[in-house]
Amino acid sequence: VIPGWFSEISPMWPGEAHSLKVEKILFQGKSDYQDVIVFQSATYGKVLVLDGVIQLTERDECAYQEMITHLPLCSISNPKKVLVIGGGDGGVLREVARHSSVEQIDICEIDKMVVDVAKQYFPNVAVGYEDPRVNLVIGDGVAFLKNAAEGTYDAVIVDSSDPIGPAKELFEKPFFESVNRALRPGGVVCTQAESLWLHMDIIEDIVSNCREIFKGSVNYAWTSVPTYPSGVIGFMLCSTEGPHVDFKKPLNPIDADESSIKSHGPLKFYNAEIHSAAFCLPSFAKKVIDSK
Ligand code: AAT
Repeated sequence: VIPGWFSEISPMWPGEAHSLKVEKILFQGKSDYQDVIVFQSATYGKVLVLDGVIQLTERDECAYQEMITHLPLCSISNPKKVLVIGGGDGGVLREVARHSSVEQIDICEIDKMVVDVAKQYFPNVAVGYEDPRVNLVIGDGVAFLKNAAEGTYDAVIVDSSDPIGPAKELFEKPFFESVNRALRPGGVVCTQAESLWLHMDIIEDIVSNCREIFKGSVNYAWTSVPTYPSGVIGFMLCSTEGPHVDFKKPLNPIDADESSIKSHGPLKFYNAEIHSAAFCLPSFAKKVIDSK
């Protein structure tokens, strides 16, 4: 450990640790679920850390929040009801709110401290809460989905932390079964699905569970986020039985929507080309994912 630097050490990426130079620690707390830290970094703006793992930095959060949101929402026309699991910082809400067709945005985040800290230290992320379509529930996403009415949502976005800690069950089969149940026919889900470089074993399990459960399309996409372990992160995109969804060909182009740009500002990362490109996989991963 280098004095004055934060190093992201975890058994989920043994033998490596990305480090950021710390200018100042702004917040340190312990919630019922996890340790919460906010610090000012030298070159990535403010950083939110949960249980020693970076959740977002001001500099590169756009890549993750825009991709996890617009990959699913731009793959269907006129999404109306959207559910976000996790994502307590509000960044995904900010991106969902760009879609003028959306009428209802439910969010279930387990940890109120994440919401409060985001509102205090990350106003450009927590701005997502200002949208009147947002309904916040503080609770476990697993329980929330178990109780959700059948066939309710057009899209579910699972902005979850890693499977060590409170998000463990969000990577397991029963959870995907309740997501499938809560979606309308031809509805879509996008879940945080870890790194191709570090977690092929986790990805293999997610893919084979999803192929069993979701009777529409099942695809893995990925993007570059410099402050996430190995610098990349992936998403599992699935659709339920019903109208066909071709995730690789976006049909709801938010990046070209003038009224959304006017009200919410331009997108920093997502565009239609990067949407399609996100599904191109390196050969080693393609082999494993296609064989599941
Ligand atoms: N948008 C920032 C990126 C995240 S945040 C993940 C959120 O999921 C956290 O706020 C955490 O409190 C919440 N969470 C964890 N478990 C649950 C649960 N069971 N129900 C509801 N919310 C939950 C993800 C960063 C990925 C990091 C990659 N290394």
